[in-house]
Amino acid sequence: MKIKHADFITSAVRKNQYPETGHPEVAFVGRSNVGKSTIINAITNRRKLAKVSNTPGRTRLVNFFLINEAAMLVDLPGYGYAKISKTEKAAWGKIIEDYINSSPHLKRFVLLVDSRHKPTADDIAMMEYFRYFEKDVVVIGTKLDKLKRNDIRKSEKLIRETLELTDKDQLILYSSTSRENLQAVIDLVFHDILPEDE
Ligand SMILES: Nc1nc2c(ncn2[C@@H]2O[C@H](COP(=O)(O)OP(=O)(O)OP(=O)(O)O)[C@@H](O)[C@H]2O)c(=O)[nH]1
Ligand SMILES: [Mg+2]
Repeated sequence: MKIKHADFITSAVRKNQYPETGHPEVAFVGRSNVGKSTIINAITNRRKLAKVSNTPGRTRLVNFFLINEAAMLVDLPGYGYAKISKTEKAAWGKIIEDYINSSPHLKRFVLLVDSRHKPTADDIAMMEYFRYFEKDVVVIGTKLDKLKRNDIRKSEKLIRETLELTDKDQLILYSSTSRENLQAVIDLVFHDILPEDE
């Protein structure tokens, strides 16, 4: 599977602003700073398509990117960012929730967790939501380059246990920095969404 084209389409906060392309959508969710925007740049092989920052809370809108003129990648604001007011947090949560609950073309979620840490209470809540509503989800452990080789198995086990993943639930540890497992991520996420390469 190859991602040949990528274009930024639009940013939205409300449902009536979501683009109506009819293409299947894949949404990237996870806590702030986990690497959602960065993985979108890696997948599309474009360094500055999605905005990345060291400051958590960089993405504040729902951003839509069209790939291969056939599917939409959706970059969501991250959750769990502590340094914002309650009011702002609620508004933010609503932006994420509205999109998750209302986009008719949403085919798959990619839940990103930091492979160096135990998934947070928010990550667990997110996974429980997906399970309850029988959503299609793949889990990616990010920042694999920061993990010692010896700790990879342990990290996988901790993520699987904490999120209560079953054998059927897919998990890949991955790095946007080294690009380790990038192709595996692309194949897993898009195999049944994008047409095979001709
Ligand atoms: N070492 C390493 N750093 C990464 C990796 N992926 C992302 N980062 C860094 O993590 C920071 C946050 O990345 P973003 O992609 O902006 O995170 P985000 O999930 O979009 O964050 P919000 O927009 O706040 O929700 C940036 O400094 C990235 O360079 C990775 O695989 N390895
Ligand atoms: Mg972001």
